[in-house]
Amino acid sequence: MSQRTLVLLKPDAVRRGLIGEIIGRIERKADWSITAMELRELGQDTLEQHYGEHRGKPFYEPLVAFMASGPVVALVVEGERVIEGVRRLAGPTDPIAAEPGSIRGDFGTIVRENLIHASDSEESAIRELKIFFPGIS
Ligand code: RTP
Ligand code: MG
Repeated sequence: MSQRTLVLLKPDAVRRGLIGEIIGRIERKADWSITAMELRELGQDTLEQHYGEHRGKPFYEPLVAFMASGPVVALVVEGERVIEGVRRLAGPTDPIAAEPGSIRGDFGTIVRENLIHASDSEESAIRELKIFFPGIS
């Protein structure tokens, strides 16, 4: 089942020089391809749309501030079961709980600064791709 997913390399990944490392892991997966990619700063409107499900939670305001603290790299990745696959490459939200070998397990620090976002379902992917790449979805 070929799918599309939205991936964001968060500001910590860009600041720490981990763009190549993380994209390399995605690229090495056979049969997946990057079909769009952009370095950009995210405004409040975009972040409120993207993380709206978390509005009102204690971590929401610091999350939005962190995501606006520097540029991110936004990517569209296409391929076989790519939604589940990139979530597995990323590892669990909390880097301390993430296995070594996963992106968050290898490089993560605190739960907020966990390097990568990846859509968590087909519905999320459709919604998020419209926010970040309205021209292609
Ligand atoms: P994401 O949406 O960024 O791909 O991450 P996720 O699905 O693994 O985690 P989610 O529950 O959707 O949380 C979104 C992001 O909010 C930050 N967070 N901080 N307790 C906390 O301080 C806390 N919990 C979540 C993380 O940056 C998480 O990725
Ligand atoms: Mg999430």
